[in-house]
Amino acid sequence: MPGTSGGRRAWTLPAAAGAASVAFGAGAGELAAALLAPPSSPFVVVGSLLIDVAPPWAKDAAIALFGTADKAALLIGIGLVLLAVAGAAGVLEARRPPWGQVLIGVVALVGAIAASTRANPPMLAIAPSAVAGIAAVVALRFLLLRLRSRAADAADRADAPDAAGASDAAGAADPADADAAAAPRVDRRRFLGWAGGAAALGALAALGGYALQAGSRTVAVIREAITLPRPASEATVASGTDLGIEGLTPIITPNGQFYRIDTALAVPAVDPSTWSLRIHGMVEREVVVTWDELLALPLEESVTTLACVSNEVGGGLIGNAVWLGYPIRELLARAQPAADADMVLSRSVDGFSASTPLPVLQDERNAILAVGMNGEPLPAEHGFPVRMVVPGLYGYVSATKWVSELEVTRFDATSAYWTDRGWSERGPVKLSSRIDVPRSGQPLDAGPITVAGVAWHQHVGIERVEVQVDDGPWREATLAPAISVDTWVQWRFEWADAPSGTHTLRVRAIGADGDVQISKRQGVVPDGATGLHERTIEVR
Ligand SMILES: Nc1nc2c(c(=O)[nH]1)N[C@H]1C(S)=C(S)[C@@H](COP(=O)(O)O)O[C@H]1N2
Ligand SMILES: [Mo]
Repeated sequence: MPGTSGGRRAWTLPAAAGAASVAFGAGAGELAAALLAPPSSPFVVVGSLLIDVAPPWAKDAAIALFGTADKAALLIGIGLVLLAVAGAAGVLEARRPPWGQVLIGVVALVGAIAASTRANPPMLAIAPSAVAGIAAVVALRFLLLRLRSRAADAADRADAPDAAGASDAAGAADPADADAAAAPRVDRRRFLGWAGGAAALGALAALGGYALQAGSRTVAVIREAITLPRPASEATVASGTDLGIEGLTPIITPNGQFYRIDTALAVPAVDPSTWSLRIHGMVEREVVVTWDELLALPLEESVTTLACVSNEVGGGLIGNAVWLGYPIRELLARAQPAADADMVLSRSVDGFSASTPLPVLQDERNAILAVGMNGEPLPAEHGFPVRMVVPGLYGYVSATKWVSELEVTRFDATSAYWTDRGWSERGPVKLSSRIDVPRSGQPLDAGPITVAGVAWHQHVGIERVEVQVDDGPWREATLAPAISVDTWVQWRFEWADAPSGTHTLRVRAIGADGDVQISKRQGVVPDGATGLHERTIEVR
């Protein structure tokens, strides 16, 4: 019969199972964060949430107690609380399954909520906490099973003469009973081996995650320390270009709101001091430019709208920024492309490539090697330290981020990343327009209603925007002044007397070249969507 030590063991081993399982899960969560959603490490997001919700006196007390180690103290504190909860989950699961698993689920849910309520959460923000929770539950069930089968084995051996009956009884026994009755005979050492192994695997996974992110952490520090040179020529954005209508996308898209599209699972970490761009292929002479050399050149500011070929009609995969960079045409002039070359294949450090027609990089437009975006170094996810920006072409054939190489070549000699996957080898941006306000579902009263949005035809310009209400005539909207032909332009239309009921608003743009926006609906493959954006609204 279990004595005092057996009674203690009845909960120490399940508690150890709980702690080891949660250590295993937490490690898996950290590794998942490094791979899938770097800013969403469960520990960091829960810590950040606590910092945000902690009352000022608690913060002051923490700083008074721990000084500059207050953040380390917080993380250690979270770890200790987690360990205590984990032990409780183990005991709970052994006695009252599945409540231990439920407790772990609740902890994972706290992580997921913390991750998704951070500013600019990444798409997979909740994934690390989900992975952590699932891994911990699987490990807990596995370890408790070990505990039970050890107990059963022990019971078996003890009752050898009636082996069959004993194993039946052990198999059917309530796990709590089996645990309590057989605890003294449990092979402690073997069980602790399994538990220790699980905890060690967790630690290894966490270390792996940390190592994976070490590069990007270093680069983030380097980026913070950079002061970009003053532009040799500045861009001006006249205030009238933004109509200042609530709900209308701002004329300049803040970096944090700029869409991000790329094939990079983990954002490439490129140290500018080791970065260089090599221009080679069908050229008179190879040119290599380093970061320091690039920054020493006269850099120009330009405003260019960047659009993704995957942008659906009315979609948000488009943004407008003030870029700081150096004209690619100047660097190509140094390299002297061969007369029969017609394409530049740009490559990034992560293997992505884009095919840009050579003449587009040689004409007078602002096709640049960009180092700055809206007054700061390129954010890591937008190509730090250097990317291409080319007015008039979709990103997939021009806007290579983390760019490292320009190969001067021919369209009939080679092809780019997305061309090999069924997209067109050339991708001029299609003339298009979008309604931003009123938003769908926005409560509207009969009477005057402001309709507003953006229109773009990069490197051509917008001549006119027209709005159609239901099946009425097309009526001209008012255009804000454009920054240039390379940027989108805002438009507004005052609908003087909207009657109550359900209405459809439709928009179309006319380019400076007289082209009218194509109304025939076409999907994004292979070279960009066509069709008119329309929005159904309810007027009361
Ligand atoms: N290295 C690299 N550069 C890339 C891509 C990529 O997958 N890898 N995607 C391109 C595509 S399809 C677009 S639309 C733009 C998007 O740039 P953004 O993420 O800065 O908005 O980057 C382009 N540059
Ligand atoms: Mo794209």
